[in-house]
Amino acid sequence: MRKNFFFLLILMAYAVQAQNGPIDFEPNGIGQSWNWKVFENSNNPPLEFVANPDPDPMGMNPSATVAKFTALPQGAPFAGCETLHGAGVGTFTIDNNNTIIRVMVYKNTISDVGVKLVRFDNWSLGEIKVANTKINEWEQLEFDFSDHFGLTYDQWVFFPDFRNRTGTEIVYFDNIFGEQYTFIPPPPSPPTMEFPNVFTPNGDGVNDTYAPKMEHAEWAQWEVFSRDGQRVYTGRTVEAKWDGRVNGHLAPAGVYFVLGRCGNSTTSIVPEEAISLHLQR
Ligand SMILES: [Ca+2]
Ligand SMILES: [Ca+2]
Repeated sequence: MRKNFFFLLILMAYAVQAQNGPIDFEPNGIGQSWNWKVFENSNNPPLEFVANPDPDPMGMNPSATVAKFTALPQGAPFAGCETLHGAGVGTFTIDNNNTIIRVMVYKNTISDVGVKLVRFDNWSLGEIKVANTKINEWEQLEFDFSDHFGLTYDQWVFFPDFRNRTGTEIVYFDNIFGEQYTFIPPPPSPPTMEFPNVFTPNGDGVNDTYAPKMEHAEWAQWEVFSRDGQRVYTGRTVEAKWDGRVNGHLAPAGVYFVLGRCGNSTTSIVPEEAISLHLQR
């Protein structure tokens, strides 16, 4: 009796299991080889696996392959596709790891997207609907199944465009049961620093101040020296500008020398040579 009890405990432990995923639709990945059934979509064109329409390497979904659902105007609002019971996604229980079910979608219209989970005996609590907020770009939708905690399902059902349609709508989707996407900003481009070699601080509104030209710089320090080696100006920020004055008086026309450096969080640069600066009136 006791032995049987432990056997039952082990069975129950195995019954609490995760779904197969994340479903990425890649040729050597998960989902493409599954038997997807399309329903309530007129003549039910099969789900297709196609090249990603927006595989931006810095974007949300740089993957090569995605699923493509063609929602027909003659189809029902609840046209969709589903895995077979017990196959593909497998038998899984809603627990702390999957109460939020994520799906990436790429649509050219705003409309409700539905996800439904179905038990082996076709019982279900119905679909959860979330509308996309972006068009013609990837967006990760989150479906909150926390009310389903502890329930076990063996079928995943998807409604890509839950509404009455007047035309054909193409919906791409991918990365079902994926991790939450977080944007990682790309590292800044290397900074550049150029020194103009002339300026005219004569108050005519044209080229009256002097500053190096910089791009992608987050910090800068540069100095202007007179010909006899006296420092006449120090720029300590990317925005600093010299108005041609020293102690409040306009510096004499002539040649000055500028040295400087700038940088950002990944790169710093030091131009190699001092630049001759012509101060003209
Ligand atoms: Ca993919
Ligand atoms: Ca001027």
